[in-house]
Amino acid sequence: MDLERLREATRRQMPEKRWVHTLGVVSEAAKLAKRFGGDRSKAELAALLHDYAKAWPIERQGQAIRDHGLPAELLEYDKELWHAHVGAWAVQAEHGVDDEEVLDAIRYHTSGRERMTLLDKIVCLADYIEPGRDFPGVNKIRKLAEHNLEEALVAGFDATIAFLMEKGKRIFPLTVIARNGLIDELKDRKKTGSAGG
Ligand code: DGI
Ligand code: FE
Ligand code: FE
Repeated sequence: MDLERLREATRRQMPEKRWVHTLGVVSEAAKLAKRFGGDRSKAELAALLHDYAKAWPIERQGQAIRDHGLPAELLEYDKELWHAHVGAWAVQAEHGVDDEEVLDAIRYHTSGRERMTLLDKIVCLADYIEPGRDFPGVNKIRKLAEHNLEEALVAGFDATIAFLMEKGKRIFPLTVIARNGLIDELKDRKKTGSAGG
């Protein structure tokens, strides 16, 4: 896989503003990987590709979900969730990206999932706190991210869930499951007294 070609192909999928966001997520993911002992090159690759399909017309995203056997229940929830699964499919189909850990981190970067891997967490959190982000509570999440990956991520999901509630929107159940899983992890870690990330 030619990384430079992949970068240019990704850049071509999106307007400049989204590309700047993408570069912010790449640099943030690299920092988090270093801080929490993750694989830096996988984190950077997943971050580069995480919003690959974000700017695709929504009809194209819906068509990809229907045509390629992606989870049909996505169609019943906010369209903002679609690009994650569509992007994972697209980078595999169009560019031969075949690292399942990287594909999962792309696939679940918006919703989160049960038992998130270290790579899932890094990409999801980097997406929340990259330098260009500005939403209520982002600085608190940045602060938490200095020391605790899971606490920061819970705060991120809290902000998203609060936003969805404010807007009267439905919540994708996997997001609630992801948040519960992270809280369980934090609780278990306290019990066993291990430091963890
Ligand atoms: O693609 P980005 O804008 O960089 O960020 P993202 O992939 O995390 O998408 C976030 C958007 O998804 C945000 O506006 C909220 C929306 N969304 C809608 N329903 C849900 C949801 N996010 C989560 N985590 N869970 C949902 O149920
Ligand atoms: Fe996204
Ligand atoms: Fe993003």
